[in-house]
Amino acid sequence: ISLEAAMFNAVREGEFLLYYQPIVNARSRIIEGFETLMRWKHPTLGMVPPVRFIPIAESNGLINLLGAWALKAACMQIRQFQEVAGRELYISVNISPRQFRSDRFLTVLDDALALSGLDGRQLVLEITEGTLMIDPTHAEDILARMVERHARIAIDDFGTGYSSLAYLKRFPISVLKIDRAFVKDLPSSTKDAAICNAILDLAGHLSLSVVAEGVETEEQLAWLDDQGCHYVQGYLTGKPMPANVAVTALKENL
Ligand code: G
Ligand code: G
Ligand code: MN
Ligand code: NA
Repeated sequence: ISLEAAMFNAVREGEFLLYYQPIVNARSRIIEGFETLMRWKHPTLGMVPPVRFIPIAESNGLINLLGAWALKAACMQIRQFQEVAGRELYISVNISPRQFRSDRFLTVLDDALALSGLDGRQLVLEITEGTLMIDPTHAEDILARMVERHARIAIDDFGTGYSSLAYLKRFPISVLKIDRAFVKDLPSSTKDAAICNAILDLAGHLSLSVVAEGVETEEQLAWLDDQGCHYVQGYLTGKPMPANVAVTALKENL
Protein backbone atom coordinates (compact mmCIF):
# COMPACT_ATOMS: atom_id res chain seq x y z
CA ILE A 1 0.00 0.00 0.00
CA SER A 2 1.41 3.39 -1.02
CA LEU A 3 1.85 6.28 1.37
CA GLU A 4 -0.64 8.18 -0.78
CA ALA A 5 -3.37 5.54 -0.39
CA ALA A 6 -2.61 5.33 3.34
CA MET A 7 -3.16 9.08 3.62
CA PHE A 8 -6.73 8.96 2.37
CA ASN A 9 -7.39 6.22 4.92
CA ALA A 10 -5.63 8.29 7.59
CA VAL A 11 -7.98 11.22 7.03
CA ARG A 12 -10.98 8.90 7.58
CA GLU A 13 -9.35 7.31 10.63
CA GLY A 14 -8.36 10.63 12.19
CA GLU A 15 -4.65 9.81 12.27
CA PHE A 16 -3.59 13.41 11.62
CA LEU A 17 -2.80 15.49 14.69
CA LEU A 18 -1.70 19.01 15.41
CA TYR A 19 1.36 19.84 17.47
CA TYR A 20 1.98 23.32 18.84
CA GLN A 21 5.36 25.02 19.17
CA PRO A 22 5.65 28.07 21.46
CA ILE A 23 6.72 31.42 19.98
CA VAL A 24 8.20 33.34 22.90
CA ASN A 25 9.37 36.81 23.83
CA ALA A 26 13.17 36.65 23.49
CA ARG A 27 13.71 38.68 26.67
CA SER A 28 11.05 37.39 29.10
CA ARG A 29 10.42 33.99 27.46
CA ILE A 30 6.72 34.56 27.92
CA ILE A 31 4.70 32.60 25.36
CA GLU A 32 3.10 34.97 22.86
CA GLY A 33 1.62 32.38 20.55
CA PHE A 34 2.04 28.96 18.97
CA GLU A 35 2.84 27.67 15.50
CA THR A 36 0.66 24.75 14.44
CA LEU A 37 2.60 21.83 12.97
CA MET A 38 0.86 18.84 11.48
CA ARG A 39 1.72 15.28 12.47
CA TRP A 40 0.62 11.91 11.12
CA LYS A 41 0.52 9.09 13.64
CA HIS A 42 0.26 5.93 11.54
CA PRO A 43 -0.71 2.75 13.48
CA THR A 44 2.26 0.72 12.19
CA LEU A 45 4.63 3.25 10.55
CA GLY A 46 4.61 5.45 13.64
CA MET A 47 5.08 9.19 13.25
CA VAL A 48 5.35 10.04 9.56
CA PRO A 49 7.20 13.38 9.26
CA PRO A 50 5.55 16.27 7.38
CA VAL A 51 8.45 16.38 4.91
CA ARG A 52 7.19 12.99 3.70
CA PHE A 53 3.44 13.59 3.58
CA ILE A 54 3.00 17.35 2.92
CA PRO A 55 4.54 17.18 -0.60
CA ILE A 56 2.26 14.24 -1.49
CA ALA A 57 -0.79 16.08 -0.10
CA GLU A 58 0.28 19.14 -2.07
CA SER A 59 0.47 17.19 -5.32
CA ASN A 60 -2.77 15.20 -4.95
CA GLY A 61 -4.80 18.06 -3.50
CA LEU A 62 -5.43 16.44 -0.12
CA ILE A 63 -3.67 19.47 1.41
CA ASN A 64 -6.88 21.46 0.89
CA LEU A 65 -8.80 19.08 3.12
CA LEU A 66 -5.98 18.72 5.67
CA GLY A 67 -5.27 22.43 5.69
CA ALA A 68 -8.93 23.34 6.24
CA TRP A 69 -9.12 20.89 9.11
CA ALA A 70 -5.88 22.24 10.64
CA LEU A 71 -7.01 25.86 10.40
CA LYS A 72 -10.33 25.15 12.13
CA ALA A 73 -8.79 22.92 14.79
CA ALA A 74 -6.04 25.44 15.53
CA CYS A 75 -8.49 28.35 15.88
CA MET A 76 -10.55 26.29 18.33
CA GLN A 77 -7.49 25.12 20.27
CA ILE A 78 -6.06 28.58 20.83
CA ARG A 79 -9.24 29.55 22.68
CA GLN A 80 -8.57 26.81 25.25
CA PHE A 81 -4.94 27.93 25.52
CA GLN A 82 -6.15 31.48 26.21
CA GLU A 83 -8.44 30.28 28.96
CA VAL A 84 -5.56 28.46 30.63
CA ALA A 85 -3.24 31.45 30.24
CA GLY A 86 -5.86 34.04 31.16
CA ARG A 87 -4.64 36.33 28.39
CA GLU A 88 -4.58 36.71 24.62
CA LEU A 89 -2.37 34.47 22.54
CA TYR A 90 -2.09 34.05 18.81
CA ILE A 91 -2.01 31.03 16.55
CA SER A 92 0.26 30.81 13.52
CA VAL A 93 -0.82 28.41 10.78
CA ASN A 94 1.14 27.30 7.71
CA ILE A 95 -0.69 27.79 4.41
CA SER A 96 0.64 25.76 1.49
CA PRO A 97 0.89 27.15 -2.05
CA ARG A 98 -2.02 25.03 -3.27
CA GLN A 99 -4.24 26.01 -0.35
CA PHE A 100 -3.44 29.66 -0.92
CA ARG A 101 -4.45 29.41 -4.58
CA SER A 102 -7.61 27.40 -3.89
CA ASP A 103 -10.94 29.10 -4.69
CA ARG A 104 -12.27 27.86 -1.39
CA PHE A 105 -9.52 29.29 0.79
CA LEU A 106 -11.33 32.46 1.93
CA THR A 107 -14.44 30.44 2.76
CA VAL A 108 -12.31 28.05 4.80
CA LEU A 109 -10.77 31.01 6.62
CA ASP A 110 -14.16 32.56 7.36
CA ASP A 111 -15.54 29.23 8.55
CA ALA A 112 -12.59 28.71 10.90
CA LEU A 113 -13.04 32.19 12.41
CA ALA A 114 -16.83 31.88 12.66
CA LEU A 115 -16.79 28.39 14.11
CA SER A 116 -14.16 29.18 16.73
CA GLY A 117 -15.30 32.73 17.46
CA LEU A 118 -11.64 33.75 17.24
CA ASP A 119 -10.80 37.34 16.37
CA GLY A 120 -8.81 37.53 13.12
CA ARG A 121 -6.21 39.61 15.02
CA GLN A 122 -5.18 36.45 16.84
CA LEU A 123 -4.45 34.58 13.64
CA VAL A 124 -1.15 34.63 11.75
CA LEU A 125 -1.00 32.94 8.36
CA GLU A 126 2.47 31.71 7.39
CA ILE A 127 3.26 31.68 3.71
CA THR A 128 6.51 31.42 1.82
CA GLU A 129 7.96 33.84 -0.71
CA GLY A 130 7.38 31.15 -3.33
CA THR A 131 3.65 31.06 -2.62
CA LEU A 132 3.41 34.82 -3.24
CA MET A 133 5.45 34.75 -6.42
CA ILE A 134 3.47 32.08 -8.30
CA ASP A 135 0.82 34.66 -9.15
CA PRO A 136 1.54 38.00 -7.46
CA THR A 137 -1.63 39.69 -8.71
CA HIS A 138 -3.80 36.96 -7.28
CA ALA A 139 -1.70 36.97 -4.09
CA GLU A 140 -2.28 40.70 -3.67
CA ASP A 141 -6.02 40.14 -3.83
CA ILE A 142 -6.04 37.22 -1.37
CA LEU A 143 -3.76 39.02 1.09
CA ALA A 144 -5.99 42.09 1.02
CA ARG A 145 -8.90 39.86 1.97
CA MET A 146 -6.93 38.29 4.79
CA VAL A 147 -6.13 41.76 6.09
CA GLU A 148 -9.84 42.69 5.89
CA ARG A 149 -10.32 39.91 8.44
CA HIS A 150 -7.47 41.42 10.51
CA ALA A 151 -5.32 38.30 10.10
CA ARG A 152 -1.56 38.95 9.95
CA ILE A 153 0.71 37.60 7.25
CA ALA A 154 4.10 36.07 8.11
CA ILE A 155 6.77 35.21 5.58
CA ASP A 156 8.03 31.77 6.51
CA ASP A 157 11.63 30.68 5.82
CA PHE A 158 12.47 34.31 5.08
CA GLY A 159 15.58 34.77 2.99
CA THR A 160 15.62 31.32 1.41
CA GLY A 161 13.24 31.87 -1.53
CA TYR A 162 13.85 33.07 -5.05
CA SER A 163 12.27 36.49 -4.95
CA SER A 164 13.18 40.13 -4.73
CA LEU A 165 12.69 42.37 -1.72
CA ALA A 166 10.20 44.34 -3.81
CA TYR A 167 7.44 42.07 -2.57
CA LEU A 168 7.87 43.51 0.95
CA LYS A 169 6.69 46.80 -0.52
CA ARG A 170 3.89 45.33 -2.57
CA PHE A 171 2.23 43.01 -0.04
CA PRO A 172 0.76 43.76 3.43
CA ILE A 173 3.21 41.67 5.44
CA SER A 174 3.47 41.90 9.26
CA VAL A 175 6.01 39.27 10.31
CA LEU A 176 9.30 37.88 8.98
CA LYS A 177 10.35 34.45 10.21
CA ILE A 178 14.13 34.09 9.93
CA ASP A 179 14.82 30.65 8.55
CA ARG A 180 16.64 28.34 10.93
CA ALA A 181 19.46 27.92 8.39
CA PHE A 182 20.58 31.46 9.36
CA VAL A 183 20.27 30.76 13.09
CA LYS A 184 21.99 27.38 13.29
CA ASP A 185 25.59 28.71 13.35
CA LEU A 186 24.96 31.84 15.41
CA PRO A 187 26.67 33.63 17.00
CA SER A 188 30.05 32.38 15.71
CA SER A 189 29.27 32.60 11.99
CA THR A 190 29.96 36.19 10.94
CA LYS A 191 28.04 35.68 7.70
CA ASP A 192 24.91 34.44 9.47
CA ALA A 193 25.25 37.24 12.02
CA ALA A 194 25.41 39.77 9.18
CA ILE A 195 22.37 38.25 7.48
CA CYS A 196 20.33 38.26 10.70
CA ASN A 197 21.33 41.86 11.44
CA ALA A 198 20.35 42.90 7.92
CA ILE A 199 16.93 41.23 8.31
CA LEU A 200 16.38 42.88 11.71
CA ASP A 201 17.39 46.26 10.33
CA LEU A 202 15.14 45.91 7.31
CA ALA A 203 12.23 44.75 9.47
CA GLY A 204 12.74 47.64 11.87
CA HIS A 205 12.55 50.20 9.09
CA LEU A 206 9.46 48.54 7.61
CA SER A 207 7.78 48.11 11.05
CA LEU A 208 7.66 44.34 10.74
CA SER A 209 7.99 41.86 13.61
CA VAL A 210 10.72 39.25 13.43
CA VAL A 211 10.63 35.70 14.76
CA ALA A 212 13.94 33.79 14.71
CA GLU A 213 13.35 30.10 14.10
CA GLY A 214 15.36 27.08 15.15
CA VAL A 215 16.83 28.63 18.31
CA GLU A 216 18.51 25.74 20.13
CA THR A 217 21.07 27.34 22.47
CA GLU A 218 21.25 30.00 25.16
CA GLU A 219 24.03 31.70 23.17
CA GLN A 220 21.80 32.03 20.12
CA LEU A 221 18.95 33.40 22.22
CA ALA A 222 21.19 35.91 24.02
CA TRP A 223 22.72 37.10 20.74
CA LEU A 224 19.33 37.52 19.04
CA ASP A 225 17.91 39.38 22.04
CA ASP A 226 20.98 41.67 22.04
CA GLN A 227 20.47 42.45 18.37
CA GLY A 228 16.86 43.45 18.96
CA CYS A 229 15.08 40.31 17.79
CA HIS A 230 11.92 40.30 19.91
CA TYR A 231 10.57 36.80 19.27
CA VAL A 232 12.10 33.36 19.03
CA GLN A 233 10.93 29.84 18.35
CA GLY A 234 12.98 26.69 18.74
CA TYR A 235 13.83 23.62 20.75
CA LEU A 236 15.42 25.77 23.48
CA THR A 237 12.14 27.45 24.40
CA GLY A 238 9.80 24.63 23.41
CA LYS A 239 9.59 21.79 20.92
CA PRO A 240 6.43 21.17 18.89
CA MET A 241 4.13 19.43 21.41
CA PRO A 242 0.62 17.99 21.66
CA ALA A 243 -2.09 20.33 22.97
CA ASN A 244 -2.21 18.81 26.46
CA VAL A 245 1.56 19.29 26.88
CA ALA A 246 1.23 22.86 25.58
CA VAL A 247 -1.37 23.49 28.31
CA THR A 248 1.16 22.36 30.95
CA ALA A 249 3.85 24.55 29.36
CA LEU A 250 1.48 27.54 29.49
CA LYS A 251 0.71 26.95 33.18
CA GLU A 252 4.43 26.82 33.97
CA ASN A 253 5.11 29.90 31.83
CA LEU A 254 2.89 32.28 33.77
O1 G B 1 7.11 20.16 12.03
P1 G B 1 8.27 20.15 11.11
O2 G B 1 8.87 19.16 11.61
O3 G B 1 8.88 18.91 10.87
O4 G B 1 7.57 20.45 9.70
C1 G B 1 8.25 20.35 8.50
C2 G B 1 7.59 21.20 7.46
O5 G B 1 6.28 20.73 7.18
C3 G B 1 7.44 22.65 7.89
O6 G B 1 8.53 23.35 7.43
C4 G B 1 6.17 23.09 7.21
O7 G B 1 6.50 23.75 6.01
C5 G B 1 5.44 21.81 6.88
N1 G B 1 4.23 21.74 7.69
C6 G B 1 4.06 21.31 8.95
N2 G B 1 2.79 21.44 9.34
C7 G B 1 2.12 21.98 8.30
C8 G B 1 0.76 22.37 8.07
O8 G B 1 -0.11 22.28 8.94
N3 G B 1 0.47 22.87 6.83
C9 G B 1 1.41 23.01 5.86
N4 G B 1 1.04 23.51 4.69
N5 G B 1 2.69 22.67 6.04
C10 G B 1 3.04 22.17 7.24
O1 G C 1 9.13 25.44 7.74
P1 G C 1 8.50 25.80 9.01
O2 G C 1 9.21 26.95 9.58
O3 G C 1 7.03 26.02 8.95
O4 G C 1 8.63 24.58 10.02
C1 G C 1 9.27 24.65 11.19
C2 G C 1 10.10 23.40 11.27
O5 G C 1 11.20 23.60 12.13
C3 G C 1 9.38 22.21 11.83
O6 G C 1 9.83 21.14 11.14
C4 G C 1 9.83 22.16 13.27
O7 G C 1 9.70 20.88 13.84
C5 G C 1 11.27 22.57 13.09
N1 G C 1 11.91 23.15 14.27
C6 G C 1 11.36 23.93 15.21
N2 G C 1 12.28 24.31 16.12
C7 G C 1 13.45 23.77 15.74
C8 G C 1 14.78 23.81 16.28
O8 G C 1 15.09 24.44 17.29
N3 G C 1 15.72 23.12 15.59
C9 G C 1 15.45 22.42 14.45
N4 G C 1 16.45 21.78 13.88
N5 G C 1 14.23 22.37 13.93
C10 G C 1 13.23 23.03 14.55
MN1 MN D 1 6.17 27.80 9.56
NA1 NA E 1 10.58 28.35 8.63
